[in-house]
Amino acid sequence: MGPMDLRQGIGLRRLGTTTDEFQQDLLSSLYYRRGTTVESASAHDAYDALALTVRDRLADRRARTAAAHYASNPRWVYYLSAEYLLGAQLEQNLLYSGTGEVAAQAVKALGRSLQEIEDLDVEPGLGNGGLGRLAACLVDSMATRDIPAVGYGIRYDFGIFKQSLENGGQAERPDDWAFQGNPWEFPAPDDRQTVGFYGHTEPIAGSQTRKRWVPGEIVLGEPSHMLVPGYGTETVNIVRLWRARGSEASFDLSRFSAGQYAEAVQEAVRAENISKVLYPDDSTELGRELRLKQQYFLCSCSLRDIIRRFRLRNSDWADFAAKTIIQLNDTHPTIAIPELMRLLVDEYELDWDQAWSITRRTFAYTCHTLLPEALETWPVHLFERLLPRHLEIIYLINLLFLREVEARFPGDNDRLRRMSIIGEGDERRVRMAHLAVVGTEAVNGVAELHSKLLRETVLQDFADLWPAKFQNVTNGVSPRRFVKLANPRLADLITEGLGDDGWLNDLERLAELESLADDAAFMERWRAVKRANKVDLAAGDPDSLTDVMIKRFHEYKRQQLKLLHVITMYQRIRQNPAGDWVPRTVLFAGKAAPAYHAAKNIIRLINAVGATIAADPVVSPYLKVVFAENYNVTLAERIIPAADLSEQISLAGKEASGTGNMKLALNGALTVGTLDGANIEIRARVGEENFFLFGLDAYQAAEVQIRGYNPREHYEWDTELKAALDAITAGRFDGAGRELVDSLLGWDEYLTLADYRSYLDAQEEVERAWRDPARWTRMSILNTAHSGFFSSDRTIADYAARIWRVAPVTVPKEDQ
Ligand code: 9GP
Repeated sequence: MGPMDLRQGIGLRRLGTTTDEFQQDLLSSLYYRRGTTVESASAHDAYDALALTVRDRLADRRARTAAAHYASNPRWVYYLSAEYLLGAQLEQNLLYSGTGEVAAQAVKALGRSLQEIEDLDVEPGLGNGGLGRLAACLVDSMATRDIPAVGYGIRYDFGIFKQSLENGGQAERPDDWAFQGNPWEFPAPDDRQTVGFYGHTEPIAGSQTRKRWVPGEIVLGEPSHMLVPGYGTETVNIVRLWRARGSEASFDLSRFSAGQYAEAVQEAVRAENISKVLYPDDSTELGRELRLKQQYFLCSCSLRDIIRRFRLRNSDWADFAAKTIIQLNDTHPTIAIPELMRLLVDEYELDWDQAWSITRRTFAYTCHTLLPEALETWPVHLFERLLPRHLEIIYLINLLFLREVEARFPGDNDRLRRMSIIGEGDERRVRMAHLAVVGTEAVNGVAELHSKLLRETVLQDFADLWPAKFQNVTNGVSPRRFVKLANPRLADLITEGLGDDGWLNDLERLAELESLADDAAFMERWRAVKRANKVDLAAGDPDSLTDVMIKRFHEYKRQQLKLLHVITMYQRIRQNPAGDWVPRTVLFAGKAAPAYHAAKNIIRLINAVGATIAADPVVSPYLKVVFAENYNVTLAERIIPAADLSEQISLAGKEASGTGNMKLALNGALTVGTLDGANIEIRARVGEENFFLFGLDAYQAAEVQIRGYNPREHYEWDTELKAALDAITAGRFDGAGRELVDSLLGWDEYLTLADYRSYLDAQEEVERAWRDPARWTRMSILNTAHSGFFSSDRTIADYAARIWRVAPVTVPKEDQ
């Protein structure tokens, strides 16, 4: 039976495309699947009924996709990621299923507007920041590019915490995102997996390399999946998420009967804790163990599922790597490498060399950081206890690897020590990034500078050994979510300007806007779009310069530098109230890791400065500071279209890429930024004259630090900087920020003070440009016009061609 016959083959009717047909299905979803009537349906019933009706349209495409993929038995891409920030699902799926308009009409039968229903959509916050959102953009683009792919992750019960402000500081609450259920999800209990932990290993008679692992704890992994439709194509891929469950034996009925209720369920609770929260606090031994457990749980379940899928169509292990490429999204899933070795050697009885050859050709690794703390290492003793067999395998991988290094660089013991997968410090630790490089076919950074710095610094020895292994794939973002859905006004204007909406999956076509950058009528409309978006956001005066810094809070990203600029502006305006000031609304949004006190102090200071300014009648007409709570994908989609100025001011050499910078430039915000991460590539494309550059570059920054940096020198000579810091110390902002000043004057790890003056100069250039609306608008149009490269569709095309070597599989339309 061909894929197009799937539904007809079992006598199912075709789902209709008219409003009437859609409405019939909607009412039927409400009645039969929600078990309620129009009269008694709650708003949430309406949401669920609509979601199910839309999902049905995608399920149809999904069935054809699965059949087409099965028939062509391609090389499959498996994306392993601890994080996915998928964003709200309803609006996206309406767009990708082409049902937005009929749905808007059909929901009237429920007595509600589409907007009202969309407002109930809760995004699954299964990620932390850029890394998780990147994963979501990449799975979108894999489907859009017809790449057969599955994204694997964890279905955390609680996503990234909900942030609110309490007394000006960050407060955290749990995010029970699926509290009211998740209609987008398909449970797949038949594909459940069994995962072991702890225990011991036993030799197997007659084998040198095989071992029997007898785990001390068994946990079940229950999968469910969400549909990932491509845009403008038939493909619908999936993201499969694992949830941990205790086995039947984990519930102790006899203890329960004896009234020992807590003891009776303790084993099940321990199992379920594995998928309870995203990134459990790892400041305790137990927290660290739980994180490693999560990582192994994700990898073990996913690999068994991958093998199951492979064996549906193939029987020869020699074909495994040709049919499978597993992309490791950062170091979190690196434990998949020894796990695949264990499965192949211990369970499927392949010999070590064949298993290693398969493993190395199956994996590729993306590194997303240069910060040492994000390159994970785990204490050997933790591995020994939790994953004893894996440690043995890692030791053997390391032994054979170090032999290879020794053969290439005889007698270079220092190199062996540096490159070893086991770090020999006070505490012996497993270096996951080293394991990830050794066990994969390709390693890539996420922007040109980042990939270069990886080769020159953190992974230099590995790049010496295997230069061809190291590549760059610059990140990208989905233009569907971040222009079409987030900024419909701009999307409509672009479509009008270009004559059609083909740019939505061919983003380089935005370059055609260049010819409109001096067209007075078009410029006027461009400005009107931005203004209307600012009115919607309602963060401040829509005619003020909307200056946004939206990203996780981290000292390397330097929110504190932006804040010093704000304080200086405040002081300047106070000193000269009659000056010709450019009104600004400075908007911050982002979360700080709950245990990261320095970052939380910066949030507190931002709010204290904001309150001081708001209470000052002299300054407040010109300057407003807004802190938007609970930054997530949904909020980003509201802020980005309204931004005039994008703050990308990390210390050069610290931000691997950034993707917020791309989203903002794509939406016509101008960037003030350092030569860091993808800023460099944005500037090269949009043009130096359309980008506000400042600060040290990565090499200068490294040199300053090597020479011995003294932040106090800047404080002493720069009177405005001194005044800003002194105001904080003097308690001008409700006493907040003194610890920040101590750290800035004491060591200033991220060279904030060194870049302060250059940053202020760049901000003056920003204001000069802003005072000339025609100049600003032209720059804004050119930013959008030359951001086409930053589509995640291009990123996926790069991965597919250079790293995965996979070809698209076309899913036939139903009536072909
Ligand atoms: O910090 C990087 C960010 O620069 C990058 O854009 C993103 C996606 O590649 O990954 C972030 N890295 C992490 O969150 C942890 O390595």
